[in-house]
Amino acid sequence: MQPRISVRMADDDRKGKPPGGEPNVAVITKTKPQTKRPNLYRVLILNDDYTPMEFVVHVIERFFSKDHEAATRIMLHVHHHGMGECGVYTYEVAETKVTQVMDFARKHQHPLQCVMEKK
Ligand code: TYC
Repeated sequence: MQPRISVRMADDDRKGKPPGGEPNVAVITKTKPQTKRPNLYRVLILNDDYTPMEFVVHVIERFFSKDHEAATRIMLHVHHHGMGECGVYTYEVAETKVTQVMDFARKHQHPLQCVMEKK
């Protein structure tokens, strides 16, 4: 985002006062926009030869709040292309999703892998 630049007189309060004293001095103030966009991270799942398709669909529905159709589309994309995006989040949310998916896959003894990547 572009910093905004405002120019004002340092001693505006002297306007209209009798001449003499210090000269007016122009001051350039750089004002940072106060809103900063957070860094965003893609959460990706990786293909493997063993994790059942229906398990992957269930994971995507459960942890990424997708309906069955969207989850199936993502799973098939991963199956055919090797990896795919399940969602985009701030750092801590993305990290939590990765941990949840990895823990759930391990609990069910599937080798499904989930990673995050800075956008
Ligand atoms: N390739 C798996 C199979 O044929 C299905 C699968 C899809 C696995 C997506 C992981 O992230 C994945 N059973």
